Amino acid sequence: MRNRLTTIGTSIAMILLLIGLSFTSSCVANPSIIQNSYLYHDRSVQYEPVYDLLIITPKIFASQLEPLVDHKNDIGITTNLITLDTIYSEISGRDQAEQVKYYIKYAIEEWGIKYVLLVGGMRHQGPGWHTPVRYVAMDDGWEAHYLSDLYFADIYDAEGNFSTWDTDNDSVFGEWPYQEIAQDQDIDLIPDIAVGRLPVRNSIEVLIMVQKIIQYERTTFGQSWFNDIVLIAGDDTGIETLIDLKGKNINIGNLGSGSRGNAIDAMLSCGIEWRRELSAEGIRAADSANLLQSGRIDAFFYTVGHPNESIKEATAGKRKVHFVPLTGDCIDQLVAKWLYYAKAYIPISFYPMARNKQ
Ligand SMILES: [Ca+2]
Ligand SMILES: [Ca+2]
Ligand SMILES: [Ca+2]
Repeated sequence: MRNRLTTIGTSIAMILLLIGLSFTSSCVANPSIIQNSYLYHDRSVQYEPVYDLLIITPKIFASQLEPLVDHKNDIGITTNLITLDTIYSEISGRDQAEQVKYYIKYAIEEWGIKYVLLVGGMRHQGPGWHTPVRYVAMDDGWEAHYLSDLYFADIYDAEGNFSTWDTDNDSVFGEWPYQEIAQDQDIDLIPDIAVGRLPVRNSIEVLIMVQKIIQYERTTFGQSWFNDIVLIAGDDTGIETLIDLKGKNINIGNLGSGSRGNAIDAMLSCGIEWRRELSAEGIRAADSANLLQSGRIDAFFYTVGHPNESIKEATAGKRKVHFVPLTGDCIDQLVAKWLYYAKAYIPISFYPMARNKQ
């Protein structure tokens, strides 16, 4: 799920928004969407952050979650675990799901939380859910209602008011009958916080998921097989930095690909008007080796795990090539702006034929 933008030397990486919530279910808020939220544009809101992450769980899973809380605190994500019975006793609402939502609002405003982890799916035995869910009554003619954890992330409407998703107060939420106008209005659908859910049915599943998350964050993340973006250029092109791409013929990857998206992010962050200032090819990144070797392109971007065969091929041909470091203030800004990019290094030993020595 994590995807990294990288270069030998330095680079950037894409990290799943919900740090370590690798089992997020229906709602993973996209950071670019969160930037449109009420919270984001209301710069007058200044919190003294007390917690980064709020974990909401039924009491029966609390002890299995303790190692996760400790781990998160260890790695610098301050975490608070709250059980549902506490929420139900402290906060009112029209039903339990709304109590949870009001608690999330409280935690945003009092503690400055950035992430919420809901723990609990359907009960293993017996009806219902361990942790509340919200069914949304948006009828598209096929399905009359469906589950949406976006309900727990879209805390505020566009005016900054608590968004009930039930403005006509009939306890039917997100109500939009088929071929009619919506009965519940003013739902901006823009998440104000990142929410994930571990849809666990029992304690054993909690244990397994907690172990997996900790292992992933302690040992797996950052290994070289993660996707890192690289920029590879012919030695004869004079391309030594991102800025040198101007006026050159660059394969940025096919439409809709991750490589292309990452390449465009990097170029835009560094002030390169790629549509105007260079000649961009839209060919699959994996097919770039031949294009580079035959001289049809000067350089290409590729987001992929390493070592990678087509990058080996691109670096091992007659035309001598090198990795262009994705570094500089503009890349630092990109990494600072988006949670899902991080810097990474690729061992040059993967590609001994490239010009780079480190
Ligand atoms: Ca309603
Ligand atoms: Ca109604
Ligand atoms: Ca919202």
